[in-house]
Amino acid sequence: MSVAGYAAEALSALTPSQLAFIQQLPKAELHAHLNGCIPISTLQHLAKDHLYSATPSSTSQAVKESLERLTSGVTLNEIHEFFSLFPAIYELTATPESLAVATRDVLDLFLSANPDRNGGYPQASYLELRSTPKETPRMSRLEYIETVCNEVERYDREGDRAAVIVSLDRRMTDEVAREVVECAIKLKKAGRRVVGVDLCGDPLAGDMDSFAKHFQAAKEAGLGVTLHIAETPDNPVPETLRLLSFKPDRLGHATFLGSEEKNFVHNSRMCVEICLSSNLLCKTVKSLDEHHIRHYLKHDHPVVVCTDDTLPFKNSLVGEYALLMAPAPIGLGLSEQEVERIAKMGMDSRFRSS
Ligand code: 6MZ
Repeated sequence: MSVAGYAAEALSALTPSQLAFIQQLPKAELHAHLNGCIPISTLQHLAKDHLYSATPSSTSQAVKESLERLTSGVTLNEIHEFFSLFPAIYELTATPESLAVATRDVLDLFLSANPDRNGGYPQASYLELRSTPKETPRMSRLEYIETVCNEVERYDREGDRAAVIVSLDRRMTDEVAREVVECAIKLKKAGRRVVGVDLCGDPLAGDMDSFAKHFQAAKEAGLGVTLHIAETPDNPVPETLRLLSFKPDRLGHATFLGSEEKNFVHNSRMCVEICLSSNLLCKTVKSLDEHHIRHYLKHDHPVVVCTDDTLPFKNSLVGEYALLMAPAPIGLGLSEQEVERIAKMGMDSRFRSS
């Protein structure tokens, strides 16, 4: 399979009426990383525009090479290679101006009902966009989140189509994690559009014990909590159990849960964020046949189908739904009724359901 071929292949395997069914279905995108979803044309524009560059000299060769890699399509041998894509992108979103442009274009990608795209329907009816606040020469972490919030609130004035999740990276120091959660709480208290916090980043990095108090503080402030969990076979069981003890509302991936962890997840009804193309392309799941979504569907457990990072994975939310519906082995071969039920579970799992 060529890179990002899964969603594209599934789309082309649908009948016109199946495609129309998916396009008009109300769908929630609850697991999309801002810097992983910037359209390549936006990055190319930002790379050209030195006005936006916080450190113009360093944007040159490394960024160029990284953009070329992303444009031609990344092939990953394993998930750990994935994280090296981001430093070059971060060079380009290091100022409030460039971050605002990137955020706007990502909102547009998911929410615009452009008549030339996706049959005139938006990819998603509702978006929770997540991002990890970075401190740069031009922005504090608080200013980073404010910039993203400003764009989300400007794009969705009614307040019922988009919200922000603030991500903590597993590599963050205790001090930075505390600062980030404090920023998220401060903005929520100020009535800004921050609805939750996330834990993401290289799945084997960091000491999860140190994060407990920060997620506890976020929960007490009324923020939703979602955690990337058991994304690789090397994630140790005690760590997974520790993360589950934070009592998250949703789980990202949850690919390698053992029976004890699965029981806990089933009993607490935590929604599992499923990213089919991402798992296949990062090679954490061999095939759709072996994908853990089957387990959750069989047990009638809440899931939401999401894209993760549309830039490297070259997918779309409609493409991920096509993977549910296309006949096996290209897709899961689910019926309209089953796909509609999955879409509804996603809408019901929003941190903000207005
Ligand atoms: C874990 C991931 C991820 O936050 O800078 N990220 N973390 N697993 C994944 N699955 C493949 N995909 C993306 O967006 C990019 C950052 O999101 C996290 C990584 O930390 C990445 O650097 P933001 O907007």
